[in-house]
Amino acid sequence: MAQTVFITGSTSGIGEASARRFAAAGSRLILNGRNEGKLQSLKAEIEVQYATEILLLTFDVRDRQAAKEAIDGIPPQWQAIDVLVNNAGLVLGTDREHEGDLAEWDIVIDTNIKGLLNITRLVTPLMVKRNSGHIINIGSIAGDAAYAGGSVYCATKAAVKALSDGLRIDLADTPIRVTNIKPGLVETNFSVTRFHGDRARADAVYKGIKPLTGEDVAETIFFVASAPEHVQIAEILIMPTCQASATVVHRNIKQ
Ligand code: NDP
Ligand code: 8X3
Repeated sequence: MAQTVFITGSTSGIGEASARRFAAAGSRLILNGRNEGKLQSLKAEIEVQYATEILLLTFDVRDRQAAKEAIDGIPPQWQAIDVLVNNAGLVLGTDREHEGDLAEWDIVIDTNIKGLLNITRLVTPLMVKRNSGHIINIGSIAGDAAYAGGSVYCATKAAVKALSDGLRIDLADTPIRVTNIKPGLVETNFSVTRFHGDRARADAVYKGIKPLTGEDVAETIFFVASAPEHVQIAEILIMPTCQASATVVHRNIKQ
């Protein structure tokens, strides 16, 4: 698969694993993130390991102006973007809806919904112009059902489902595909961020279970991107085997 793949939030977890997975298949990468140092070292590492080239776009997906300048400035030879992985996202805290921190919720909503829209709005027209492309949004099992202390995050991921479905409808008269990947528990930096850097609390989320890894989800993203052009995988719900729903998880913990 020799394609150009644009991944947001590629400095950690699912985004970073996806960068490596597509590079291993010979794709060239446009990698977005906020941490210039991490992006530079990822680029150096991947370019040594795989026969590929990488363009870095350092900006916060919430910053509409920075996103526009970066994407408008993509050199012509990189503008034929085949796959967009809208991955950048986060959750902060586990507050109940009537008690939560409005400033934190602004960050979560602005990143997971408006940030994703910012990138979709800038990249999809390039695909429409070429009559080719695939937008892969990273939703979540959290978008299917709310859980305690997660309502705002769950709402953002329900929005990702609606935005994916709507975009698929709007692009139905084109060959452009839209996929919503909905992972369950994946052990990345996600819970460390949720618990404001408290690693012990983050580790407890995955205690007694074998969670998905970023690589597991990356493999699924790669799979949907590799389907024949007439095959549009609209959604995938992927969970670790110990998980049955957003709230039912079997743990092997000795008392
Ligand atoms: P990580 O925290 O490991 O990675 C998140 C990535 O998104 C980081 O590179 C982070 O960069 C980046 N990011 C966050 N905010 C922004 C922003 N405003 N602009 C640009 N980049 C940003 O978590 P995951 O890999 O697990 O998360 C990736 C996606 O998967 C998210 O959308 C998440 O909601 C979703 N997801 C995760 C699940 C899980 O259990 N882990 C399950 C279901 C879905 P930085 O380091 O700068 O913050
Ligand atoms: C992340 C999965 O269940 O921790 O989207 O919210 S969950």
